[in-house]
Amino acid sequence: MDKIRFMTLGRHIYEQERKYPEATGELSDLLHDLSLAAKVISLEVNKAGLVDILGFTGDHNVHGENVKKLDVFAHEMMIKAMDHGGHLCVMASEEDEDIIHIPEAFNIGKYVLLFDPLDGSSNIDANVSIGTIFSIYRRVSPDNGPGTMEDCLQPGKNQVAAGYIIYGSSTIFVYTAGNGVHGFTLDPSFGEFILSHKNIKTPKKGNIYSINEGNYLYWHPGLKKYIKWLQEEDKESERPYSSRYIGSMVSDIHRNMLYGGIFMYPADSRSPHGKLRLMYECNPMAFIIEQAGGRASDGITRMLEIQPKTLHQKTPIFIGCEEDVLMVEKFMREYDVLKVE
Ligand code: AHM
Ligand code: MG
Repeated sequence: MDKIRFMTLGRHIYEQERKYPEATGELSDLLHDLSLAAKVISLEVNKAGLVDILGFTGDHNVHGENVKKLDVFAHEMMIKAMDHGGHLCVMASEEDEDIIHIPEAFNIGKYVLLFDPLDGSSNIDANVSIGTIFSIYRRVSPDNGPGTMEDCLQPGKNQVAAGYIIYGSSTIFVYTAGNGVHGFTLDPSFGEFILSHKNIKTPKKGNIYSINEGNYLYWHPGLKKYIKWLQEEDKESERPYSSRYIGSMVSDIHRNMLYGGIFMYPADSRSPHGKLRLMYECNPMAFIIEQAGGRASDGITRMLEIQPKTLHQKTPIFIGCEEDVLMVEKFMREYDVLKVE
């Protein structure tokens, strides 16, 4: 096994940036600010069992779902850490209905930040891994004023960087700036993210599938067929696959990316657009998985090609090893899966 050099996240970002003489260092500063937010959120998540922070706030987010205190904390922390660095023109969060304006003195930066502050939050009370997801674009509006909705509504293929932080058995920061996927584990003793997963590549084909099978009744017959096919015995194609579902997208996709597998949140007869959000969840994870050699789509269209219409739009998602996603797409075409009856 290759020995990994002792490398902090900060130094890695700096070294990546030095490969591009035209780089101004703004993206590096942005990623550095994000890592700071991640450390503070990680600390708070780790304290969740000790302080009286669990439970509902009584508020609902823009999707009408219950919001827990840690979601609110993570959302506010992200804004605090990011809104005065001078590199952003606008932000948007899964927890806020509208775009988030940057204070006037700092709002002419060239980047746009979209984030899900704490994904998988239904797992908080059970001490199960949750995560923060982020996505960075270059602004498209004139650079002498604040950012706009247009800056936020860009297709995923325009992302310049994306990443996630998992608060699990350890805290890990995974990012891509279009040059491979790199993972850094937080050393809690001295508070630094250290390179632990160099240039992550997902296998071409896996043997794990992740989907909420409780929704089986509502699936299209074609999807039912695909899942049953995964459960059949066939040595050559390593079937039956193992089923693994945490209910925390970041953790499910992270595990599958490392071990090999496919994660699915399809459309069904109750949720014709699926559950997960294109801008905060699906696009950043799709960018990362493609950089790791995998594939992501809505069953028909490559995720990163979808032109968003609204900030909080949902999409079905099939993401993971290339051959597995190709196979589910084949079942989709054959059985016209997206036409939910
Ligand atoms: P959240 O953004 O409210 O936390 O919801 C997103 C989460 C994903 O992390 C996970 O994959 C999915 O919801 C699980 O949904 P379900 O409980 O329907 O299986
Ligand atoms: Mg979420």
